[in-house]
Amino acid sequence: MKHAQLKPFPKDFFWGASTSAYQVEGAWNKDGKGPSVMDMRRKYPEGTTDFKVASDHYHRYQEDVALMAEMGFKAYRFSIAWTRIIPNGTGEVNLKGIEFYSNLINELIKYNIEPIVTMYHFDLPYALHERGGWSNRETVNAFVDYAKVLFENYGDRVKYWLTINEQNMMIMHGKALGILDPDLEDADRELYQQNHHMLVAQAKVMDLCHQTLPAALIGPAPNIAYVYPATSNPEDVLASQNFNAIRNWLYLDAAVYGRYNATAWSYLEEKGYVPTIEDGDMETLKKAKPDYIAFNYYATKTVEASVGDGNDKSGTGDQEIVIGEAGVYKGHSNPNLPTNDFGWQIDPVGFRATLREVYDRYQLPIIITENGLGAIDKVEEDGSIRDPYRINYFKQHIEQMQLAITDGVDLFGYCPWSAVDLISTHSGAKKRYGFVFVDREEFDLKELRRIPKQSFYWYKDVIRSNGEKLQ
Ligand code: BGP
Repeated sequence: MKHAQLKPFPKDFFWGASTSAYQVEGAWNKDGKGPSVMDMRRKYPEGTTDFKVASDHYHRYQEDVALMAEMGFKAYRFSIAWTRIIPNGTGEVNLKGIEFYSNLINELIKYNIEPIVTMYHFDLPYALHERGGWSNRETVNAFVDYAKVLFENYGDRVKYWLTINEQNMMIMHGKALGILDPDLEDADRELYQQNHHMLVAQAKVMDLCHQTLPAALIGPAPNIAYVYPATSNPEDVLASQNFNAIRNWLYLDAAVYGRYNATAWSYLEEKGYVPTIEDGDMETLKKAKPDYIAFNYYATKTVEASVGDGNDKSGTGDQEIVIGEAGVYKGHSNPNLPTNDFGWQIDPVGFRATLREVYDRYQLPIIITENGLGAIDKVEEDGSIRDPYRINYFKQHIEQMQLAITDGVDLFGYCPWSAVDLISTHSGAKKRYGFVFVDREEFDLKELRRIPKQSFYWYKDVIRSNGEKLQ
């Protein structure tokens, strides 16, 4: 739809950015913190660092928050490391961990930056992993107990809560993201059992939040990417519906409507992945209602019809391993889209399409909790970092957000990835996303000095003009 006039961004729009604990904090075993599955990850791509020091935000959070304030952030989305709060996943609470996030939250409030807290961003306590992780139903109770501690300690200052970051990516890439034993074979049914437990845990925590903190708002935070059919061939369209259901709607239908998406369920039946559902689980899902939807968006996906044999696994999907599954869909590289240095496709218009689709399906306010460009930035001789490619990426996506708002989408915030440089989940320190450069290399920590990038100054203007000044 072409609009004669665009609606402005809402007056109190949450301009900000995001990070996650294991990627930014470092101090992985300091002040009583227990190990998480991300700390204990065994397999890194060659030449890629671990998360042990990361950007050392744990020791430099004040400097980082001051930089966010200088950009004019209205909100900051970060995650709390479960293992800082409860080092073994259950049991004893670590007061030093409570204190760290309390200080961070106070620092944000000092600058009128709204804290938006993700409770769990890939970093399951390793102690729970050793007891079966999300395969063990006890982990549901552990998550609820952990949530209680968070609500008790921060509920007086944190209004916006997010349950689980990218549950759908953990299920689709379980081994890479540490929720499954990397040596486990034929893990798919197990993954969907884990998925069910996470859905129940999320529902219980949303309910608990509403009971204990009536003024707070809580929602899920999946990675949503609209799935296009490769052509108008009806079989391709069916394949896109299949993948949309399995990748996107399974998670949001469960969170919002408390039911399994029908197409996704028939896939689970067909493949023999149906999880064990205990008495009362579906009532628990039904009872819990999110107040809003947060989602992470990087790019759309494209699929074609499955050939129905082993070839489906050789599809030319982009980075996110959209390779396909026999009888369901086959990954397809969209020829209309450019890719970044790391092979990720870029699709700002698809952002608008995804926003519209999510809003039409669920009719809940939306906040974007990730969106961004991973790139190899370099420091110029004069010490500056010029990243016009990142500015261009953000500009195009912000334009599409405004179009989506004009289309009627109730969008209340944009927290792209990432506030400062941090360690990429898949590609280590060399792949940077931040508005602020962190001067370290993969294995040379240097001084971890913070240097605002060109995009830092650009974003500051965007925020000051409430999204009007994008040049
Ligand atoms: C999302 C995760 C983030 C972050 C981002 C970029 O899926 O929620 O934690 O890592 O992707 O991915 P990468 O770091 O692999 O480039």
